[in-house]
Parts: sequence; C-alpha cells; structure tokens
Amino acid sequence: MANGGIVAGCLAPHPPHLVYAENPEQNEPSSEGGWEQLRWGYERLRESLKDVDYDVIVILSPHWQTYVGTHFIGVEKCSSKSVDPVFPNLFRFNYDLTIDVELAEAIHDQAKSEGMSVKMMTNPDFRVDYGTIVSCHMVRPEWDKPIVSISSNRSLSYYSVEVMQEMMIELGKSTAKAIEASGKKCLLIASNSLSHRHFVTETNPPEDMSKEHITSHAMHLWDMRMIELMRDGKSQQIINEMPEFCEQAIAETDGGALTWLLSAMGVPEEPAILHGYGTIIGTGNAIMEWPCRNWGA
Ligand code: 2X7
Ligand code: FE2
Repeated sequence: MANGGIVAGCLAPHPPHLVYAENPEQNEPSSEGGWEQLRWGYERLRESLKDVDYDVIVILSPHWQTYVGTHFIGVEKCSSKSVDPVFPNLFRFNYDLTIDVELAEAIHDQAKSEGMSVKMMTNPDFRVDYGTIVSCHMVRPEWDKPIVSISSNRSLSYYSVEVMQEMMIELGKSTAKAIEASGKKCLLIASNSLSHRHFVTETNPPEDMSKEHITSHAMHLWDMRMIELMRDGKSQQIINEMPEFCEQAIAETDGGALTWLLSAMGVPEEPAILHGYGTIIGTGNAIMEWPCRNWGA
C-alpha cells in the first residue's frame, strides 16, 4: 500500500455487557461470562485481523453525541475511568489510550475544506465514551494502537435521518481522502448495534442467558435483512433503506456510524464477512468485516 489506505472496515457493536463478560483487568465488576455467541464472533474477527499490518484505528461512536458539527478528540493521551450511565453495575473501566491527533486533524481539515461543520476537542479532562472503549477493546484488547475518535453529529435531531445520511456520506469521503494522503494504514470501526429495542428490566444475574433473546420477530427480520445485504455487498441498498431501518427497528445506525463506514470504503459491492450475531438485552448485534486489503487497487 504505497499511499495510505483502509485495511478493513468493521461493524463492531459496543454493549458494555461484552466487556463485563470478558472480565478484563481494567473493568471493576466481575461476571460468570455470558453473550458467548458475540464474544466468539469477536474472537473470529481478531483472528482474521491478527496478521494484518495497520497503524491506527479510526472509530465513530453513537455514544459521543455532538449537536453542532462532528468533533474529533485532539488530545494525545486520554486516561480515566469510563462508567456506563445506564449499566454502572457492568462497566467501570479504567482506560489509558493514545490518540493519533495528526490523523484526526487531517480528517477534520479535509472535512472542513468540503464545507462541513467540524471541531477538534482539546479538553484534557474529556471522558471518552463507552461505545468507543468497548468496541476498541473487543477488536484490539492489547490497546497497542493509537485511535482516532469521531463523534456522532446528531443532525437527525434537528433535521432527519436523510440529512444525517448525506452528512455521513460526506464525512466518509473526507475520511478516505485524508487517510490516503496520510500514508497510514487504518482499521475503521462503526461502533453500533443493529435493531435497538431493548428490555427495560435486567435479569439477575445480568449474564443469565436463559432470558436473552431478540425483543420481537420484526426486529429479527430487520437484522437478518441488513446482514444479508452486507453479505451480498449491497451497500447502496443499505444506505437507501437506512431511513426505514432506523425508524422501524429503532436502529443504532441512526448515529451515522455505518453510513460513514460504507462511504469511507467507497460503498463497496464486495461482500462483508459475518463473524457473529447475537442479542444483548434484546438488541440485535452483528460483527462484520469488510476485508478491503484483499480487494486490490
Ligand atoms: O449501548 C448499548 C447498546 N447499544 C445496546 C445494548 C445494551 C447496552 O448498551
Ligand atoms: Fe449503544
């Protein structure tokens, strides 16, 4: 890869239950496991990436929500405790991570030159959101790569999913251009679940898998439809159907991460690999990989 490029794009969901179930030393609560289907899926993704050479992880998370433009972390070292506001019983994670500020600025500058509203986040006390932390941990638990952390600009709150999509398509194009110019090899992550209707009570213990299932047949059908489209390389159709998916499945793709990812990869017609699917408190989660490194120039 003479110029920079995307070695792979991943759909990597972030329910904190996954980290809780893994019992890494950074997380305070302990569990008896659970959600193995998804955790084995992450194992397969890690195996697929284990010999892939890359410099940096670029991630967009729906849990860093910004309302005026897209923001990028611009602080090189971030370390603190991340606590999930809804599941503090499952996720109190001590993180210590490095940001590739140079690449973050390059994507920011490129997007700005295309007329987008963007901002570098330079507050040294900023708390990194749990979506970013969970997806990065499950993809690369060694924490030995710098990351670029991109916020979810909630333009759908002011406008509509359609406007959000247009903006994420532009952001994806800017991301790809900046990566190419940087000379860096990047792993891209869209951090989100698919269908996102969840139960409102927790089981005891939370990892009791006899209670885990999708919330409704309709949510299951939507998840399977989206997975089949990804496996068939029908990225444009996914983008076309995104407004209905977001509305009918309350999908977490409403944060723009999947649209951004598909756009950055050039709306690929190549098939994605399904590494795993499973539900978490009733939400649908797929672990997918687009192995761009194998597609040739
Ligand atoms: O953030 C999440 C999620 N997306 C899905 C399920 C459970 C918890 O957190
Ligand atoms: Fe989430």
